[in-house]
Amino acid sequence: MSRALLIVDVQNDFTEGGALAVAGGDAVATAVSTFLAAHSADYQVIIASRDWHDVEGDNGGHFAEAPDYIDSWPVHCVAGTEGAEYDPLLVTDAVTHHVRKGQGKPAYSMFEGETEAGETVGAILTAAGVLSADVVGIATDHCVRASALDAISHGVRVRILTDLVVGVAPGPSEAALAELVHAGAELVESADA
Ligand code: VGL
Repeated sequence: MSRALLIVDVQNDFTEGGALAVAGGDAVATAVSTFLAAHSADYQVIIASRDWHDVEGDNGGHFAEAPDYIDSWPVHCVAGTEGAEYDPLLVTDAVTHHVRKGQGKPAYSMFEGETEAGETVGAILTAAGVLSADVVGIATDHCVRASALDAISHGVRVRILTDLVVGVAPGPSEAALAELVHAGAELVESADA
């Protein structure tokens, strides 16, 4: 059975010291690297996404000077900047596809992005015959949620590796995990994956 690992937005701006730092982001970056060192061979496809916003404009209202931290955010992950790079604690050697999303618009789901060659996540999963996907990364209540929901909509079995995700806010992150379970996802710890 072909299995994919989806690594959502483990980028400098979403980890400690970043423009939109999520507490625990560095720990997730390290834990994902440890997981990959042991398990990358279990996956036929490993897709990592990066939020990759335009420097000009507000990216469709995604950036705001007075952000509400729900639909608008401080400037983050501007294309080509250090903040948009993967956190160096994430070892990306095993990544088979790199996807960028959010050029000029909000794009919470990695399914809205594409590789440099123009492939979408959906097309990559279909081409590889992927039947199940494990989702890790940042942030549980935003981009992990949206990416996992789209993976379910694409028709693959989804597991969230709960110790390898971290959210912006505790309440909304709990709610996102519940929503994902209702949508058909399974919650498992990486040690049991
Ligand atoms: C994200 C807020 C704004 C995320 C991206 O990666 O979850 N959150 N943009």
